[in-house]
Amino acid sequence: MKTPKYLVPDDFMADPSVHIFNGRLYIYPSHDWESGIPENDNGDHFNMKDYHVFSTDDIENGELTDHGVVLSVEDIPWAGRQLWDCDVACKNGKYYMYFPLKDRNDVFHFGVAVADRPEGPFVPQPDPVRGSYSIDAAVFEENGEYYMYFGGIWGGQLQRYRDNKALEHTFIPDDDQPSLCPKIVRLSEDMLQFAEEPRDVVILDENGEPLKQGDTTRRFFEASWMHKYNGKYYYSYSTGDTHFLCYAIGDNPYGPFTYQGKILTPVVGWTTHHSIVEFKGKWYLFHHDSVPSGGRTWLRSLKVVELEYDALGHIKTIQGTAED
Ligand code: FUB
Repeated sequence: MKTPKYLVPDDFMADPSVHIFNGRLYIYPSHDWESGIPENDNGDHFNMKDYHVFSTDDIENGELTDHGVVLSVEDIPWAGRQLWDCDVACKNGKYYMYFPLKDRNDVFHFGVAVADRPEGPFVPQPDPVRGSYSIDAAVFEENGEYYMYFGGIWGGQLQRYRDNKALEHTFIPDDDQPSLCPKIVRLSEDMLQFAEEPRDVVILDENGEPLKQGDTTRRFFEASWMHKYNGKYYYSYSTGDTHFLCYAIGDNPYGPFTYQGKILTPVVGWTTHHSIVEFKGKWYLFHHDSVPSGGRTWLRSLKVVELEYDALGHIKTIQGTAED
């Protein structure tokens, strides 16, 4: 599949988290809709209220099965608003969905919802994960341990925290200072809490120095993902206001990671978000853009395209849909 393909032409879906469970490919997207909330830097226009799950045995030529609504805002006891990018992990035959949601004070936390099958339905826990904040969960399993990457600035509220504590005033470093970092945390045995304090995911430049806040086409903004290729750990993310998907490579899940390059150049729409997965011997980049909605950035459409590496393990850059 060398040409990108839209996956759900009849609805607006974004932020795809993709996993292979029991040999089948499952997509866990955000569900965009026209809620009428005006666009602003706080992301209020991303006013999503439920999740669908999609699956297929054949991403190249097959149909996607839509498993329908698997979790809604009204089912979550602590809900305020805005169900943003979720992810799902499997442990001992149970499926755990990690979702960011604003509470009634408009503060993002993560909730966990549990299912017996990968396609749900997912039943939410009564309270958010203790000590959780910000957005964009991506869960990675290794040797029976589960790690969650998370964080996003601006509307994602990461700038409201330092050392995992809420600040009185938001903090974004000066341009010549190390950039705000995404976070990684190991999950508890029961998958319902953090097992440790979240730590910084440090992204280094070619000189071994942390990327600076002013390095806007390379520094982290939101949309973490982790995959492993040839024994190396590939941490990927969005640069947000400069609209690139980038990646960095490390030797273990915690990093540090060294910046490598761009995965996807900007797409139509403000946000760019992705997951990378191997299925039936090929690698794929799942992502979204706002071409079908005519550029309405809060109405995004799911896409997939094959992802390729060169002989040195570098990801070949894919061209997005935005004009230069
Ligand atoms: O979908 C809402 C937000 O937009 C996500 O959490 C971000 O990653 C961006 O895609």
